Amino acid sequence: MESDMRLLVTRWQGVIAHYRDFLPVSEKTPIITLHEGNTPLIRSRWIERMLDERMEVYLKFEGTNPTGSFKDRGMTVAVSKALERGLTIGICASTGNTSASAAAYCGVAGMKCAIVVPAGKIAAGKLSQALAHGAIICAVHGSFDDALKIVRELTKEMPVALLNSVNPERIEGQKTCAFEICDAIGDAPDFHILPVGNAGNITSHWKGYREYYEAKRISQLPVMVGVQAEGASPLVKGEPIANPETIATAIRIGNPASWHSAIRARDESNGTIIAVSDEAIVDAYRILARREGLFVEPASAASVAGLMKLAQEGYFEGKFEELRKERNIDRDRPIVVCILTGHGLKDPQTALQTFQLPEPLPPTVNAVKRAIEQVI
Ligand code: AN7
Repeated sequence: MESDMRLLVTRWQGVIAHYRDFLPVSEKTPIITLHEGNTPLIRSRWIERMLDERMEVYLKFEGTNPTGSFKDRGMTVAVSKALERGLTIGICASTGNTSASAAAYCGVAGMKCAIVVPAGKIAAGKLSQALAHGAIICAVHGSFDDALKIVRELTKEMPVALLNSVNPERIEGQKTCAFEICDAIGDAPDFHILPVGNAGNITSHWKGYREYYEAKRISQLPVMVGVQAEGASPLVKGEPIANPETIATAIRIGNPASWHSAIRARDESNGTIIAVSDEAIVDAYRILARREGLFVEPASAASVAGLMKLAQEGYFEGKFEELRKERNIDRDRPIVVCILTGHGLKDPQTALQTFQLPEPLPPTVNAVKRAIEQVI
């Protein structure tokens, strides 16, 4: 019994150990891992009901990764490779999650980590992580896009490891999310929906599906659906946005680095990239927390906001009919996966503002009773 338990505890050793054959590592690579990945794929009940059971909806909750977002998948590969090359400093620009993840993994590797972030625009949870993990924090008066420009210049002048998703090793690691979805479902879903900021993740997930398809692990490729916030939707508008604005600070990005590969993922998969309003993001944020028990950060709720919007427009029916004919699918409902990229605890301030904390009460039974009776 005891040894069985030990086996259970130690079986999952992170995405490199599990998907080694698909990743650019060798025996010489020192593996820096926090046992990231293996995140839950949860069947949604309430959202399916809201959509009149017209589709099967699964939520991939990436908030259970060690630093609370999907970034850990890419960071384990990028930092391991940086260490293999003998680099001692990692650097990244970030809207928050990349910096939290980079700081943690660099710490484990014994490397220094410098993060360049837009001042005043990073959610409290993410900034506290970077601080706690000992990153050198350079907050600049500017946007994420300014920060990324600075970091790219710096990497030309200093022997540092660039840990943004413009580093292809980040993309390699992040594609394991697509692998896990296929392994869980037994094939690729019909539709794969995710939020898009700097566009690294849509690039990596599409790459993951294509590689699994080529390896004959899956029989079909999904239709990729990217979701941006209306105030930060350069890929939808078709041009960079100088002053992006949205409640979803993680995707407050005006000029995505992986622009072309995001468009390629969209077009090759016959998919779409859409924009949703901040109100729609907050609605999805509330439903996920209240009904699915999943507290995600606002950027992550964008994928469900996108699902709701497209469902309302009848997008899935038409598209799925095409797929059924093309692929001889005998299921009558599409399988949809929404990626929930980061944990709600990352951004407690937005939660407190959105859901409004009530005033404290006198310490009496009656006062508490009255407060409860008011809402039932
Ligand atoms: C929760 O941390 O860009 O399209 O610097 O934190 O691959 O950029 C974060 C992005 C979605 C968008 N959801 O992914 C950063 C950063 C969450 C995020 C995205 C981010 P990409």
